[in-house]
Amino acid sequence: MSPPAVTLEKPYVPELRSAKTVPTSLDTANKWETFAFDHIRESTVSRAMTKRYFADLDKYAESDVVIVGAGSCGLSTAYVLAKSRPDLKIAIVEAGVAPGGGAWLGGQLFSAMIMRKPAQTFLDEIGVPYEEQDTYVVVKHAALFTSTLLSKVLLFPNVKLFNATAVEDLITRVDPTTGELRVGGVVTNWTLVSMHHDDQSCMDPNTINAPVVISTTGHDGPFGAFSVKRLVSMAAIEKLGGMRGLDMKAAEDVIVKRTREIVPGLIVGGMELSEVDGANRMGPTFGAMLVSGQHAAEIVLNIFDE
Ligand code: 48N
Repeated sequence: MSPPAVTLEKPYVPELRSAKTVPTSLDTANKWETFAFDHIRESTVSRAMTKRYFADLDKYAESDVVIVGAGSCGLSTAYVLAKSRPDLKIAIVEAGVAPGGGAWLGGQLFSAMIMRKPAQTFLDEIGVPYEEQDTYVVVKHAALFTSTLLSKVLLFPNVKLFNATAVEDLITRVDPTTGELRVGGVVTNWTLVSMHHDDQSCMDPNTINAPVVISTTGHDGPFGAFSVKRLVSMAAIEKLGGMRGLDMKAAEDVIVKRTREIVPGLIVGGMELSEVDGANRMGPTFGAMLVSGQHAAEIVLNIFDE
C-alpha cells in the first residue's frame, strides 16, 4: 500500500494591498509605525516546514544517486550530475549543519582560494569570477566559490540536500552466486545522534536506497573518509593506504586519476581517496576537488547510460 500522499496547504497568496497601506517614500515620517507583516500562526510555520521535509524524506527514500558529503568534490559531482540528468533523483547527505566542507575557507583559515589550471573552466561554467595568474587562479573568497556552487546545486529540482544528517552506515547486498558485495544505499541519522552512539544506545537510524552511492567525505573531521573506513571494517576492502605527507603536484593529479568505483555501487572522489590509496595530501589548493567531482559524475553517467 503506497504511503498517503502528503497534501500541502494551498499556496498562500497574500491579498493585494491598497497602495495606501504599502509604505511609500511619501509617508516616510510614519511608515515604520504603520508597517505590518501578514498574519501567521506558529503552527502554520511548523506545518509548512515539517510537511515539506517529511515529503522529501518520503520522496528520496528511494533515490537514483546518493552523494555522501557536500564539500567541494561532492557539490561539483552533484552539479554535473543534476545538470546532465534532470531525470535522476539525487540525495546529498551532509553531516555538517553548514554544507561546503573544507571549501568555506582557504588554507589555515585564510580566505582566498587557489585553484590550479585548468580547474578555472569549472569556475567559468558556474560563473565564479577569479584573478588569473600564470599556472593558477585565485577566487577572492573561498565562500564565494562554495556559496555560488551550492546555490546552483540547490536550484536543481532533482536535488535534495539533507544537511545535519550523517551517513552512519552503508546498505549492502551480497550477490548469492558470486559472493560479490554491492553497495545499495546509505544508513542515516541526525549527526548529533550519530556522534552519541557511544553514550546512548538503541538510537535506530533511517535509510535511503539507491543503486549508486558517491562518497566524498574528505579526510578531515569526525567522519572523514567514512565510507572507505566502513568498507575496511566490514572486510569489503583489505585495508586503507593511509594519507601521505603533503605534495601538491603529486596529490592533485593522483586524486583526479584515481576517482573510481571502489566496490560495485560505491564511487569515491576527493580527499577521501587519499586515505584509501595512500595518496599525498594536497594542502590549500582545490582544483582537484572540482575535477574529481566531474570525473565521479562521468563514472555515474556511464553507469546510468549502460
Ligand atoms: O571538503 P571535504 O572535507 O572533502 P572534499 O574531498 O570535498 O574536499 C577536500 C578539501 O576540502 C581539502 O581537504 C583540501 C584540498 N585540503 C587538503 C589538505 O591537504 O588538507 O568535505 C567532506 C564533507 C564535509 O562537509 C563533511 O561534513 C561531510 O563530507 N561528511 C559526511 N557527511 C555525511 N555523512 C558522513 N559520514 C560524512 N563524512 C564526512
